[in-house]
Amino acid sequence: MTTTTMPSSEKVLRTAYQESVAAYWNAEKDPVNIRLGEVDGFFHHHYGVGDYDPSVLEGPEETRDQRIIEEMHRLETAQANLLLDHLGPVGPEDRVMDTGSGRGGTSFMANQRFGCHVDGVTISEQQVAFANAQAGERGVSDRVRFHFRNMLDTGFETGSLRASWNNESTMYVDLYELFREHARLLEHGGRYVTITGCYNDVTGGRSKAVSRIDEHYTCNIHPRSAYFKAMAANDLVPVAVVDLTEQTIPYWELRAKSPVATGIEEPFLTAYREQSFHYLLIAADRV
Ligand code: GPP
Ligand code: MG
Repeated sequence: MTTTTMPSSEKVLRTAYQESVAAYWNAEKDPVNIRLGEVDGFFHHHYGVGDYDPSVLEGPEETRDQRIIEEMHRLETAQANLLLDHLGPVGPEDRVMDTGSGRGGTSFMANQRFGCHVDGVTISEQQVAFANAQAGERGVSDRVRFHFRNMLDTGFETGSLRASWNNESTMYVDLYELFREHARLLEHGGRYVTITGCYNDVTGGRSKAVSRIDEHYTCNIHPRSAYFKAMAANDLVPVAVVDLTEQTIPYWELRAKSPVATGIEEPFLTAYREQSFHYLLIAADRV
């Protein structure tokens, strides 16, 4: 089966905006991601869920920073496991895709859990190189591969995927274009999952706190409603919607007290507490 044909447009980065997003991620070496990844070799680019153990903030000072980092990493890994829990049955012969794959954390976890083939796509060549080197070190290069591709035009074969996901990467793209590509890639009955931050249509437009998050990451957070409209327009029928807002607040509280805080913690906490923003999981079937 051919799964590595070039995208229909040879140019991966099509706009000045996409070039600026790629430049951000090519340069990114933030301790909040590197030090957490070094805990066990799974490097995540997403946030965490679940309660933290408050004892990590106490006890011997010499080990406190590392204990906080390990606890944050545990919550981020729990987030990725929650996403994988919603992929439905995936077998070793199935193919799945991680669009916006970062340094590969969720992709390696999927391969470890299901034994399946995983293709990750990202517009950051640094992330592709990092994640492929990791695949080599793990001895899974024959099953887990990362590609310098645009998630809106991946070039992979139509109907070739059992499942696909975006783990906190939808806020960089137009949702109609994104879901059109996922719907093209998925087989009939295939499963799409996203975990995302979205703003609340009920409280109104983009709040100041949400705007600060957009500014920090050079992204464009969508309203909650946009997800369902764009899925409905692309044969993706939601089967589960989980509001994870309450479950992610402890992660941000711990992160605010951690040695690797980046300054974006208060806008997240404000946005979640004032309910102008939700942390949502959406799982949908391709029909
Ligand atoms: C975090 O990645 C995710 C994004 C940049 C997308 C924005 C997400 C929203 C829910 C709005 P990261 O792990 O690289 O971020 P950080 O460096 O802050 O930990
Ligand atoms: Mg991070």
